[in-house]
Amino acid sequence: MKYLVTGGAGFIGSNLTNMLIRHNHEIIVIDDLSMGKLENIDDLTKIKFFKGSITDNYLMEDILTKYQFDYVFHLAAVASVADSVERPVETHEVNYNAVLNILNLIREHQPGLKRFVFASSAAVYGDDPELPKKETSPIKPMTQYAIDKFAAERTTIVFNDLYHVPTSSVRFFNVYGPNQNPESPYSGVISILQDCYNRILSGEKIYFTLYGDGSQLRDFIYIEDVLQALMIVVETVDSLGQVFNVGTGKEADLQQIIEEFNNIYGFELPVKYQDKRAGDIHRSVADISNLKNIGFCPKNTISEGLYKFVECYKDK
Ligand code: NAD
Ligand code: UD2
Repeated sequence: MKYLVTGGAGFIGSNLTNMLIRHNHEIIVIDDLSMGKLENIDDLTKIKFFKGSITDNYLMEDILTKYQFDYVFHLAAVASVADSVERPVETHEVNYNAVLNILNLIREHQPGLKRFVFASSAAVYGDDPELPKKETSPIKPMTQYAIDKFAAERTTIVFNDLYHVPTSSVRFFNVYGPNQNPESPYSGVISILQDCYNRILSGEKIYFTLYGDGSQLRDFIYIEDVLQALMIVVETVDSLGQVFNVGTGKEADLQQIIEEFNNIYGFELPVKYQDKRAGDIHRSVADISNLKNIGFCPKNTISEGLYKFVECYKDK
């Protein structure tokens, strides 16, 4: 099978690419390396890598006319909400305009495509109090990031319905696992936490900044379970033209995450409390009934996922 993975050097993209490499698929990755790293990819000799931007229409046309793909996973994006708040115009170029252009190129040049999967986000729900979030829950985007994710999702579905481009969208909740760049201030809290523990272990005198009181709840999903969800979505006919929450359906608060990490590492993390971040959502958890109906079953509890995550770091 031939796969195109946009954003394939990033966190979720590299884990997906590495899994596809292990299954001996033909893989083409495009990434501008703004957040991703080539080191995230296990074996560069097994893929074809294009360093460039998905906003480069000539490059995208070149790739989408030269190769015929079975599957396209569209993961490239300005992936941080806070970054999108700083750069709304650039975010829109990458997170919406490029998606429309790619879908249009696919419509013209990829007659044999089996599925295009768009990576959307739980951010589309905003802070609406309805919990757990169902795919039909109110949409209340609070940032350009969320607006573009929702708009691109709708465009993805419209291309399925109007032009018969086979598409699906997934709304990721809080994904964690190896290859998430902890150096960015916008990185996911679990990778920031793990980085803190490792730096303390190597002698640095640092502390973790906890915004709020640690009671904020999230649906944290381990990357392995996300990969399971992605493969089920692309292989199921019933998922055509649909949007799916990708989470575990379970929530954990930050105090619990820190306690789990303290147990794994065997020491207590120094924590400095600061005011909660502006716009921070208190609770976010997914209703995953729709994903379960097509065969999804998350395998990792938060304790198992965190343990595996720490073990992966030791192996690197
Ligand atoms: P990431 O930043 O690690 O990966 C995104 C990749 O896209 C990076 O490698 C980056 O270099 C690349 N990229 C950015 N702009 C590009 C451009 N113009 N052209 C080509 N490549 C570009 O983020 P991630 O966590 O792996 O997220 C993957 C996708 O999932 C994104 O679309 C993100 O919005 C979405 N998502 C992630 C989460 C999460 O918890 N990680 C939650 C919700 C949604
Ligand atoms: C996540 C996604 C975002 C979007 C959103 C959907 C990441 C990085 N962000 O935002 O893209 O999809 O979900 O709702 O995956 N925190 C600290 N200290 C830190 C960092 C974070 O206390 O150093 C707190 C933060 O204030 C928040 C919680 O940890 O209350 C989770 O933060 P996050 O940035 O990992 O994820 P979130 O849910 O804000």
